[in-house]
Amino acid sequence: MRIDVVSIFPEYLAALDLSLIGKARQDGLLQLQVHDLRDFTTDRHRTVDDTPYGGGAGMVMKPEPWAQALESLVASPESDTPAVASRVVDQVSAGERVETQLETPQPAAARPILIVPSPAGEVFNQALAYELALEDHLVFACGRYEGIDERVLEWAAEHFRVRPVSLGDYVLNGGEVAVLAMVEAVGRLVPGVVGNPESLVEESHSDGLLEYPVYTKPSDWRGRGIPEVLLSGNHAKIARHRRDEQVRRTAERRPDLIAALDPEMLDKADRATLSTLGYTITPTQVQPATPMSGVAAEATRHTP
Ligand code: 6GU
Repeated sequence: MRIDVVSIFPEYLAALDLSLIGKARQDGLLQLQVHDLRDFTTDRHRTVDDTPYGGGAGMVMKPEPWAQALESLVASPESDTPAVASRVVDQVSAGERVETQLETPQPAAARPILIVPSPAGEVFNQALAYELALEDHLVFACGRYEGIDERVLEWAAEHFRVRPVSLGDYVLNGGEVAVLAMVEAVGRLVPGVVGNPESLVEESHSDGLLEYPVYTKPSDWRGRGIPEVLLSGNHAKIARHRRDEQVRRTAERRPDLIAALDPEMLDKADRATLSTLGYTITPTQVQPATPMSGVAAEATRHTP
């Protein structure tokens, strides 16, 4: 998978050299490149922002550096990827810009995905991570200040499948931290990046439930033991215990996830656990028996 990140703080993305993602880059599983937006400016001061039309606080990112940066990332004429409709490639040769017009249209489905981190985007989740992990080419456009001139996103739709994406309902100063999170969440799902693919199966959100609690040695620690069944060697019983813990913990912490479960994914024991916890299971829905109050209602509110 190819991943390009454009940012005015490329150093922010240095963490992508580390750990699993860094190793995957070294191994060639991820072709990840970080680009400095200022390299696509043409003025002496390498300006990337300006005041907003209509007034108001803060600055807005200028459209032209973004267009230049993004154009440099769509398939180049030498590659075997079909070229993009009406693309203008600016080649810098011996210090001067040479304009080349390309005419071959690229079908929408073959365009790279352009992810624009924004608190105004769709909320990132494991389902979107799985979806993005199937792509050949992801481009991340890190905005700063009050955001990028809206026309860039409109224009970019001719070359990319544009997806504004948010990490959740809170505000960051820019897209870089969000990109670190998304690249890690997506990258680890690319085949070969995680050494033991089984660890991807039994983790939070892979089946719509949170992960079960885990324990390691010593079995007695500061007066605290571990669930006896984990020492039994009975694998079926252990699997059942863990599944029950997943259901219990999810109901406690994330009732919105329980409400989103497909009842067909629940076995007899799951149903028993949930009815003990006050849920009613219809053929199509898992409903809390009593109207949601407080935390539960709040957790559900932002779920479509
Ligand atoms: Cl993706 N970007 C910014 N700037 N703030 C955020 C976010 C993204 N997700 C949550 N808050």
